[in-house]
Amino acid sequence: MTPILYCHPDSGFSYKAALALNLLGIEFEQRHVNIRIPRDQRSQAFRDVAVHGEVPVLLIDGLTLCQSNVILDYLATRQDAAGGPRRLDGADLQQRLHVREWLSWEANRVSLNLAHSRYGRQFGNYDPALLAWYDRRSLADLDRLQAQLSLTPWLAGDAPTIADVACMGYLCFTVEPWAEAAGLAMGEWAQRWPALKDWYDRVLALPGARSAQAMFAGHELRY
Ligand SMILES: N[C@@H](CCC(=O)N[C@@H](CS)C(=O)NCC(=O)O)C(=O)O
Repeated sequence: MTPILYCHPDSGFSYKAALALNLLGIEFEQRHVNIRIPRDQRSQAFRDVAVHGEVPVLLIDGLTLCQSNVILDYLATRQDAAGGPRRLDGADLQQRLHVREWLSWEANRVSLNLAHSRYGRQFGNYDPALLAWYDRRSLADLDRLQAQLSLTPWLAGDAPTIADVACMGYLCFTVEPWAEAAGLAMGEWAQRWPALKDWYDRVLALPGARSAQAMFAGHELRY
């Protein structure tokens, strides 16, 4: 059965799952959920599988997977079960654990800070002090990514992993509009965080990779 991804075109969490599927060459069906309406008005099919009420949800291999980083973790390990080599995962135990350190870091940093810096400006009505707090944390996150990517080409070493996919989730949506809104001139982010910019371009140049905008184009919100 073709895997089904319940997702939304504005959701960096959805993009993480879709990007990993693309990089692994796994065909899937996108079902776009209208997350701007109350949860109890979304389709019954979505509500039956979305135990936390959120996108993304991935139906694959007879499993129902919620939470973007759990989806990434499963996708990185499923080749093991089929007897093949892991892709998008560390080569050994230590590296695999580094990959999961990055997933935990990302969940509490990029997915929180950049996501709210963007959401607070685009859709929300955030207190300016709160927005400034998210902006400061976002700047620190980009510094952290820049520091790591000055040492290694990918976040967890020499090869791309789900750590890179996770961090790309909100970066792909936000970094340019956010940097501009936060007072950096357009394009300045590339000068301020050059290793990060090179990595960003490398992620999008991976076979199968698509930008968030290209990934989700042309679907109706039907679920
Ligand atoms: N921790 C979750 C976050 C998912 C999330 O916040 N999804 C948002 C869209 S970006 C959502 O579904 N919002 C609609 C709602 O909460 O009703 C993950 O990693 O998947």
